[in-house]
Amino acid sequence: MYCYQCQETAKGKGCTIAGVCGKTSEVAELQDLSIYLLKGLSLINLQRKDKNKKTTKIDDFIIETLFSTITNVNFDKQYFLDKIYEILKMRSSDENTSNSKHDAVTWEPNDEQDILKKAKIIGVLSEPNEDLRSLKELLIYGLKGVAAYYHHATTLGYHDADIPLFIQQALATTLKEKVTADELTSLVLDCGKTGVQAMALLDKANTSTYGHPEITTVNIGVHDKPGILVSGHDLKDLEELLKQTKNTGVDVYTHGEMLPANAYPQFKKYDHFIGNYGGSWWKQKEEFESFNGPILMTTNCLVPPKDSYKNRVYTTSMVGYPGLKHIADRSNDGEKDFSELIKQAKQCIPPTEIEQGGLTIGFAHKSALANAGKILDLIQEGKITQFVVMAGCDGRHENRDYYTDFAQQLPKGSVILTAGCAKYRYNKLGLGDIEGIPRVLDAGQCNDSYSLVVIAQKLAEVLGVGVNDLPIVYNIAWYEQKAILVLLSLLHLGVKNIMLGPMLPAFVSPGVLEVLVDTFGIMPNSSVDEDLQKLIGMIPSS
Ligand code: SF4
Ligand code: SF3
Repeated sequence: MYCYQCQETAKGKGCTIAGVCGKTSEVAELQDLSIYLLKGLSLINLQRKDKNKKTTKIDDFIIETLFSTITNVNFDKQYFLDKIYEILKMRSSDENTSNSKHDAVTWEPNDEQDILKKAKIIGVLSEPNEDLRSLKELLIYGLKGVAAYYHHATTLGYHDADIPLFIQQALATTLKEKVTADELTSLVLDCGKTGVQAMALLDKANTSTYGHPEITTVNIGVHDKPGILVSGHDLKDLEELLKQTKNTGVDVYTHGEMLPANAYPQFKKYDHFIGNYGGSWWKQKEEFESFNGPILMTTNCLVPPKDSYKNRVYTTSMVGYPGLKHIADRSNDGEKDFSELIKQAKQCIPPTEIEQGGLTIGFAHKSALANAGKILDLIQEGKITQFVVMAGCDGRHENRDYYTDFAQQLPKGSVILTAGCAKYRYNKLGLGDIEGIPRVLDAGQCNDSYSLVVIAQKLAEVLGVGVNDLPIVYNIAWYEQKAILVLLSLLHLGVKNIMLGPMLPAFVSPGVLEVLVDTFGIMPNSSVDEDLQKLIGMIPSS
């Protein structure tokens, strides 16, 4: 195996024996083979699109499979074997004849051993040129992010045919024999554009279905009934669970990236929706233990579970882990059936309290812009001196304390704009407010980084300046591939001088880094003192 798609990759280079995330080498290789075959399937499907044939089934399948290969989504060998068999079946159907002779289109295994053998040789290192490999992987990781956000939007009934089309064109291009670095670079930038499109679509899907997030103080303590904990990013799963748990005597809490759900009006109407339990994904080994009740993982990030609570963890959709119970997908227009979790919850004791108090969230674009007048006054009076975008992911590495220290040492006039699970490094520090405007404005999940862009664009418009002339600096934390997409989206929007940490991606080659630095001013983070100086010194005087 050779996997270097996330920030925690072994020795900052690549996982070669097993994943630091817990993925086995077999699963990593089967994920590589799934992606390889998806590229071939994309070639076939694009030809079908050219002939105006219906492609929805294959489009959805490609999206789902890409999503399942994101870090901490699926650890199950059988899941990927099944995906591979499904691809083979799809492309061998009479309708899917292709004139391509590429191995990714024509290769056929005799048995499972053949599959496992093939999976070992088509991985990332099969591209010998370091810069091409880097660009291809950067593109594929960005596409995985697009797939995840688009999948959430389609679950709520929102589609945009251009998004699966771009994904498949990009996947197919990586198979071209003489693909150039320029071609790949332009696709990487277009991936950022498609990322903005996907995030905008998801924002529309979420806000049209569940209302616009409202500024809300979320309870972080516990009540005295047994509960179900929901983690990941899928709001539809939460909605159905809230409906099915109503009047059952079972409470519902959010964990990790589900925290922002507490700000949506459609969820706030449920009395048994108690609040948020715990912190970000990597704390789940302790927090799932002390929660005492069933846990539903709707997307990443799943950490290999401990035996002590394994029988209480349920996966659904693309999430999978050998031995965990899986909640089946919706059939037609039906709902998922969460009765097994509810039954188990009734036999569990209530969650053990680990903290008390509240967290203020819900500063997505609508509520943030409702406060725009006040914010602009505070800027003009010099009371708000700058905004610092600290969006992205959290992770387990000790050096992530950097983000806590950075937030704490920011000048008192600075306001943090955040989205994604990176916020757990500083959202409970009590950083206070500036005349009623909290110093941490939480826009929501990682996909709600879109909200931050809307806010920035609106501020630029009102102040009559360009997006890079605003008193906004960027210190982004990454861990998995959705954060890579968020980064590409910011680049597409013309944002320059983004600081990225806690370290640069291992898959960015020196040649590609040079382009990122020269064209966009991307810079790695270093020490808190140095970075404060660099970023705050960079703010244009108004
Ligand atoms: Fe390693 Fe990250 Fe890949 Fe897991 S996802 S195998 S930790 S690089
Ligand atoms: Fe977090 Fe996994 Fe990336 Fe959605 S839940 S931001 S790490």
